[in-house]
Amino acid sequence: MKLFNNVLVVTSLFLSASAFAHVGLDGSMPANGAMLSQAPTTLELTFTAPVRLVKLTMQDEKQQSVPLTLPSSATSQAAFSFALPALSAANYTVNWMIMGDDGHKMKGNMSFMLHDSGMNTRSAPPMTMVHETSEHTAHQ
Ligand SMILES: [Cu+2]
Repeated sequence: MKLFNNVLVVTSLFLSASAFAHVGLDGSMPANGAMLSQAPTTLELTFTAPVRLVKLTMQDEKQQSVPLTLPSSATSQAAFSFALPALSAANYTVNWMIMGDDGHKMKGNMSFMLHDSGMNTRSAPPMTMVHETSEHTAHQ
């Protein structure tokens, strides 16, 4: 019974934490976990509200970086689009850090796999999102 109570406490903490996580990734192209047999030429990220993109990196599983150019504008926007260089078959992870209009930062990642046709289709790791609590002092 004690264990069961602990599980309930952990669950409700998790639920309230996500309720305060105002902004997140709404969708992307390629989609998180996508298995592609043709290299994408653009990366699109759409967030649930306008945000400033503070940091964006993209690497393959050997930690080789794919260069991406951040928008120079300081205005918030919900959707971002980046031209991608020619990609080779690999498992790519996109790490983003955003700042919402309340000054609160969130970071997370998504990944997709580009494979030659006929390669095995090991699934990409699931998306994760981290609340930057150290930056989260402005509200609540
Ligand atoms: Cu917040």
